[in-house]
Amino acid sequence: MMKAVNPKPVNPTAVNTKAVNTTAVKTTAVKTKTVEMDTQPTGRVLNGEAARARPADAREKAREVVGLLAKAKRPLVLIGLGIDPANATRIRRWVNEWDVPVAVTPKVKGIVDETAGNFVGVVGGMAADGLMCQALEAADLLIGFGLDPVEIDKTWHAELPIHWVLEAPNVGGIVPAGTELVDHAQILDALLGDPPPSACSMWRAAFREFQQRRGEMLDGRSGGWDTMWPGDIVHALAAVLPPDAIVTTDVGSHKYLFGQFWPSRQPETFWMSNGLSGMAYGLSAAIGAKLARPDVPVLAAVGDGGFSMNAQELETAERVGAPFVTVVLEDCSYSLIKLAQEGRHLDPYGTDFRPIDTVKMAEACGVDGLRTSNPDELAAAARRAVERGRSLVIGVPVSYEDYRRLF
Ligand SMILES: Cc1ncc(C[n+]2csc(CCOP(=O)(O)OP(=O)(O)O)c2C)c(N)n1
Ligand SMILES: [Mg+2]
Repeated sequence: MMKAVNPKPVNPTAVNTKAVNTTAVKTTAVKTKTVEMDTQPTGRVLNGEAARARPADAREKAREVVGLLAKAKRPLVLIGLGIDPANATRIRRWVNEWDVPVAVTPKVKGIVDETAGNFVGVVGGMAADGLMCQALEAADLLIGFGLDPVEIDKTWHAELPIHWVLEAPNVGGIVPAGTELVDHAQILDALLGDPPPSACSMWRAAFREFQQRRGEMLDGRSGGWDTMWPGDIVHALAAVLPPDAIVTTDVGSHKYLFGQFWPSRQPETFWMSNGLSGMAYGLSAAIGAKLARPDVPVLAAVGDGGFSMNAQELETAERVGAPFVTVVLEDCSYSLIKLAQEGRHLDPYGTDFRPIDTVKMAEACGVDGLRTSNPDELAAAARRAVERGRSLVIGVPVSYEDYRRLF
């Protein structure tokens, strides 16, 4: 007998307004073109009808998924913010035990271990997005597990055939046409009760090239003078922060960098605002993260533009007892906007500013600061601050031009 599944509300902490990406830097292919996100994707069922979406029997749905996977040579599971973090253990067990290649959207970074061998990358508009779109097109089966287009600044989610496994309507009440809602815990339990299809030993190899190219993108040398290669910032900090550390980002090029390349290892450890929403989220989010989880280290990775908007909140952090490490990527510009202007062959307009002394701004709020372009010094300083449970602001000079090689 069919078991009724009540459409659950989407995780309220994850609900966001649609990304309005008018500044995308990337060049795009037909299936991956950037859209103004208030354009309604095709083939969607809107509110009201979503509420009437037929609930699926989890076992039946699991059999369907197994049947598709059994025939697939290059399956890719795409996890989005429509998954409840309470199901992290189940989904981790499933993708690991079956060795299914997996990609995530930025807001669920950490739902699976991004250092695992089956992790392909972050889809939805971060750095290396062209490469990620190629990986999507190379797949012969895409399973959208809680995937929600609200995070995606392109059109592939409407153009590529995706097998949707949703337990609740997407943000905005959207359910892709013909999709039944299914309880994620139940379907994952049903899947875990089955042995993996025999073809699973081949799956990972199908994405090795993309994984390798993604990894190589992060290795490089800065083209600027006395600036740190952005990839080295990620490498240095990832080496010293524990897996449960919470990372927040602001909005700008640095967010694309961390959104793609920060190796999140545990659920709910990566906090970013959606799309290109308000700058200056990173510091405030870090204060909130530290107050909510005083037991774990917190890192705010922000740009010099955003930092200058609300650096005074460092005083708040000190006052309320919320110490965290801030790394400020100093490129003396609103670099993402500058790159977007260049991408449209416009002369830079209003995007450069003079160096702002990050260290003095930190000190003015009673927080220690230092500036370095040496990755070892960056790592050692971050480790020391975490060990001491003290706030620290580290300014790292970067060259905005380096981002071109990452986007
Ligand atoms: C309050 C606000 N103003 C403007 C924007 C548009 N915007 C998006 S990214 C960005 C540049 C951010 O500069 P910075 O913080 O230095 O980061 P970078 O891109 O240089 O890494 C701007 C101006 C925004 N998102 N929010
Ligand atoms: Mg900047």
